[in-house]
Amino acid sequence: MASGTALIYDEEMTSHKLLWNDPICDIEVPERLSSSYEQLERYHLVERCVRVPAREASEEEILLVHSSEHLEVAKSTQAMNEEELKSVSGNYDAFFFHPSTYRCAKLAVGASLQLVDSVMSGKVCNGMALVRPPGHHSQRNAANGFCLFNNVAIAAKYAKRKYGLQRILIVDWDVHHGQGTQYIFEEDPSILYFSWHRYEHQEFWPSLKESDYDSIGLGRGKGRNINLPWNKVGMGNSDYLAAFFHVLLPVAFEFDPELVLVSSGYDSGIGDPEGQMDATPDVFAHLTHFLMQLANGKLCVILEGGYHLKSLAESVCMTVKTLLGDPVPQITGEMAPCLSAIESIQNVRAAHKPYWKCLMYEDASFLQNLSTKLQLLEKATTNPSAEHESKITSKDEVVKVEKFLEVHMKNILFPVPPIKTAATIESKASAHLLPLSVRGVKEMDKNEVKALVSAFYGDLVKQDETLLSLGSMLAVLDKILMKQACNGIAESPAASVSAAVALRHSVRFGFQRVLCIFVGDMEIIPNTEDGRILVIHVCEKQKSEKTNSKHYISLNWKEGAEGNDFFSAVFGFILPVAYSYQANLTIIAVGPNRSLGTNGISLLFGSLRGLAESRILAVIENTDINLMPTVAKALAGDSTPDFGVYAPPSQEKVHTIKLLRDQFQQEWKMLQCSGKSSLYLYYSYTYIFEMIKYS
Ligand code: Q9C
Ligand code: ZN
Repeated sequence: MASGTALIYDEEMTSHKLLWNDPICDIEVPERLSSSYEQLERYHLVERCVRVPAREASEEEILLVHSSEHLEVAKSTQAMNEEELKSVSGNYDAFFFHPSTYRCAKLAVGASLQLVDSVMSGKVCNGMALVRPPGHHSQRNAANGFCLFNNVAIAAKYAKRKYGLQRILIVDWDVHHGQGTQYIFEEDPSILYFSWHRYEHQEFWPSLKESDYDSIGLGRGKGRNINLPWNKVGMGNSDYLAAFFHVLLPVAFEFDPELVLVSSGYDSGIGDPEGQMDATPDVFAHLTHFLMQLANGKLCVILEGGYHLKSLAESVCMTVKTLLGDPVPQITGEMAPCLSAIESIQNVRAAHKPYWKCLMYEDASFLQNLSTKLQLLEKATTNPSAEHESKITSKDEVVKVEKFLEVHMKNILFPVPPIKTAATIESKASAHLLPLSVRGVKEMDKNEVKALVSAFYGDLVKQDETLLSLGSMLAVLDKILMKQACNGIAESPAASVSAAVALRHSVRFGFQRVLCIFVGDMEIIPNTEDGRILVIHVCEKQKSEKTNSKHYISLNWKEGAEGNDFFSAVFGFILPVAYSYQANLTIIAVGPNRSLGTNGISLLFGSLRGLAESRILAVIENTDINLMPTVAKALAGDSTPDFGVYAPPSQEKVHTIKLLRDQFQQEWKMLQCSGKSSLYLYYSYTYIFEMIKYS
């Protein structure tokens, strides 16, 4: 299977620049590229990537998307003087030509195609292209919004043609709507286009009606164009993650793309003068990590916008670091999407309901109307964006964010532990099942184990076999707790005993929040009362009498026979709860009679690697040791996962998730994605109250 990360950068693309005064275009500077690249060098990321050269795209390749008229105009600008350049530029909304623009734009397209070739040929698994000019506003017959040729759209058409692909996902996390890309693929069912963008009820550029959530695609392309408009500035990490959990990821997994392209603008990051959003660079590590779970890891990230040089550079670095398979930093701060984000998410879910099984079976919210009324009320009573407007564009603000990022990056970046996966493999039957990335550690002494365990589960450790396996598990766990290993695997004759001991031991060690996902029969249910442990128990039917509580949740799930439908539970419930909880350590245990196949289990490991700085302890019942290679591979994270065939969830499954979400969304706020919560009840009271006040 393919491994490695391609990096494409050609200094020549910094020669395209603005030659005259234009306050609209002056943020699209050559330093965007060079300073991002320099930061990659500083983090020693460049030397870890496979360098791939850029090339010029051919005319034929550009014509895959653009008209020959457009190509000819672009070509003609090479020999123009400044006055002529200025005049042609004036024909477009927010674009500037330089004599080198045509050459740079051909390199930007060519670099994108080189990236597609590197990934599709298996030379690398994924990669990033740092390009200028950007592409997603560019249309068949027009330059627009700093974009001349639509790099990503051409890359998608090229991949379809050259590799016969039938399903490509384009994720546009730039803060602007890639209306160019939308127009190009509107009727094309083979391209799923997702874009979130600053919209403010059509106030924000490009101020188009068709950027709203109700533009869902045309003809055979219906359901394949997903717009998530942000109606307020200041959207942050939780809003972006909620958008992924509740809109993009379930639909993307149901779509099951063969290749993922990212229109990777970082103007959606903190400090950007255009976006005015609040998301920190680390969130891009998470977004990248999630997309790496699709299409067998085939992911091409292509630069679009991003105008705060430091924010841009740090976000680019987080993206590349994640593509390389490094552990993902922990997101800090309160994890709860804001009301405006929830409204947008609810609206786009409702608009796409007819086209996706994972959305179809949800009942329509009777509060849809209320939501609209609330928006109107809000518009009438407040002017939320005005207060930010002057603030962030000032020089002071740019410097302030620079300083914030200087400190923030030091806080979130951590040394990668020397061992990736720890296991006690000496003299174990399963040793031959584990790949080379797994390193052996010495077991803990029996008496030491006794002393440790007697404090909380004394009566359990009478049997020698249990004691021995606990010794192994604790040795592995200690490696993780001491940050010598990133993750680890232990086998056990009684997974629930091992998990319970591991949980208590981690808490005693000083961990504040430990998440345990237990799959299969669980003999011992750990005490979760102090809130330092959160258990999600995945089993076919709930066997214990223990009722659900904030920190003990039973998720009844049996994986479908036709394929892997567990993704809908992972994104719809497990990840939102896990991100809300902000665990410092994750324990995934597999006991007897598991109701998930190997696909579901690898997805679980793969997705939870995004949490707790990727610290995961895997505990596997020893009757199930043939699961070890799957788990070890998923933990390694640098080999591409293979989750098999996806099946959309059944109505019953969707209902199960919905019930759990309704039950827990007050406690675990990342679950919120629709109006049916007391949050809305609260707002409806406020609304009525306001109405009385104004009448
Ligand atoms: N009043 C990209 O981020 N702003 N393009 C125009 C007109 C143009 C952004 C404002 C912003 C273009 C790739
Ligand atoms: Zn942008």
